[in-house]
Amino acid sequence: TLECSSVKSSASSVAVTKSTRDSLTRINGLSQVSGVLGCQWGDEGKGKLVDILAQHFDVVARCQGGANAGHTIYNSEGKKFALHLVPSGILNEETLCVIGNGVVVHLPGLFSEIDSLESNGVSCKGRILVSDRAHLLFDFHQAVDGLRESELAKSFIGTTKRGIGPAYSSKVIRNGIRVGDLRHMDTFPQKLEVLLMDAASRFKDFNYGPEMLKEEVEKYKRFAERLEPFIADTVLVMNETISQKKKVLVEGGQATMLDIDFGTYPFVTSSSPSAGGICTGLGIAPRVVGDLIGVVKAYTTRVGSGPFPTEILGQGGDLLRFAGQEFGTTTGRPRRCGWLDVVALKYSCDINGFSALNLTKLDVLSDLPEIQLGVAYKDVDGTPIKSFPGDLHVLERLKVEYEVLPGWKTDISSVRNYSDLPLAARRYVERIEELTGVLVHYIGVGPGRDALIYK
Ligand code: 2SA
Ligand code: GDP
Ligand code: MG
Repeated sequence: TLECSSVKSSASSVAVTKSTRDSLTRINGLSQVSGVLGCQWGDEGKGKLVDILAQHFDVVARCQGGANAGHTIYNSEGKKFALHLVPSGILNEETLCVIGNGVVVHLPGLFSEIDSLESNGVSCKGRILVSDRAHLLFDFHQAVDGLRESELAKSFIGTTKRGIGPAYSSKVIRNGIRVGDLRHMDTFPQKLEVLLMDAASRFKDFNYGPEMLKEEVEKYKRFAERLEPFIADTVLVMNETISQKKKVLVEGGQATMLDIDFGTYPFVTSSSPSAGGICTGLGIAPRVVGDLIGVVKAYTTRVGSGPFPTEILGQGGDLLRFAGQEFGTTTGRPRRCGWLDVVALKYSCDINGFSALNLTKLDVLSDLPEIQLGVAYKDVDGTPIKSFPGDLHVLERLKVEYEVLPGWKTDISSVRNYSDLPLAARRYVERIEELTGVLVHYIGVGPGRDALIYK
């Protein structure tokens, strides 16, 4: 095992109660390189856990996605921050934040996020590195995202319209422009024109003229200057950090069920939010990646179109949406709500090999007289379906079998010790552990930094 040189243990001066002992084990016990990934369709509360753990890690790195992500975190004074490209380690002054090669970077968005953090007293100077290998996401990618969605009409994906699919398309078709290309502004205009020409030839509603190209080039000349101090060979930085035995936390965006390979294709994002994305998106070896924590909401939400077997339509869904304040952090869209889907969760556990789970938003279920858990799928003819199916047709018509558990009907938002949770809440947690075979080590009972039970 790798030894860590910089485990910060500020809690050592605190009287060692059971809950501080549990928190020390759950934080300091994590491997040198650990990750926090979403188990469902996103918005499980990954940002909150990353922000809490960041105090004990030297580097927090994003490996995939872009400004489609919306990670909401609160500082110790309860001030709210919604992050999109900047990793959720930024509120912890000693943490270095890395935007890895697998991320697609919209520079206007990144700079406005940095400006907003700075104006709220969060210093970003020297604390953010952007990979020279990361691909740039331009405004035209966002326009194309919107045009593609309109073209799909009723079968639209429900993207965030942040240009994610089009930017990854440019990357994969091999005419993308990378952050490092900003160091060669002489060839930049010609590369950008190829991209714009491509878009214009594909979409009749997309036009550009020489003026637009010129303006965009001028804008990017200014961006190139401003970005220079942030640009780094992050593959080298990550590997040096690891060999110096410093601690690295990887922050996933979106989630496994939105993965380009494992999600409900085509209703997915265009990156790999599951475990594999860590190595390809940062340039670190699978061997060095240790603990992966799967973040799972105590119920399920999904924003955008696509299959959602345990969705609760109508009033029941509205109740959860308002109780959990389920509205997109990036777009403000209402999130679809439903029961926890254990079939999808087990599939996610298989793909990622989680060492533990963080069950979040358990407090949101407190008013319910009973809670359902989707535990199995059956095809229309009654045949059991063994695992989360890849076939959209099967997904759309399958029937979910539920287990009904009693609710606890008590406010749990100020509980900090697992043993102080009502029996019914503990039974719910333990049933999830039994069904998945993965232990729940962290339980969220509110949005704030302190609202976490270490189990
Ligand atoms: P895209 O924009 O191409 O990645 O969209 C493709 C699908 O991926 C979903 N997606 C997300 N789902 C949940 N949360 C995300 N981030 C924001 C948030 C979303 C928001 O934190 O709330 O504000 O609407 C996110 N990003 C992408 C998307 O809904 C599509 O289903
Ligand atoms: P992420 O994309 O996974 O980081 O999640 P988001 O930030 O998009 O959405 C999660 C929302 O739930 C945010 O508004 C969080 O502040 C909030 N949240 C996180 N954990 C908890 C929790 O345990 N209880 C409650 N009530 N809210 C939480
Ligand atoms: Mg989110």
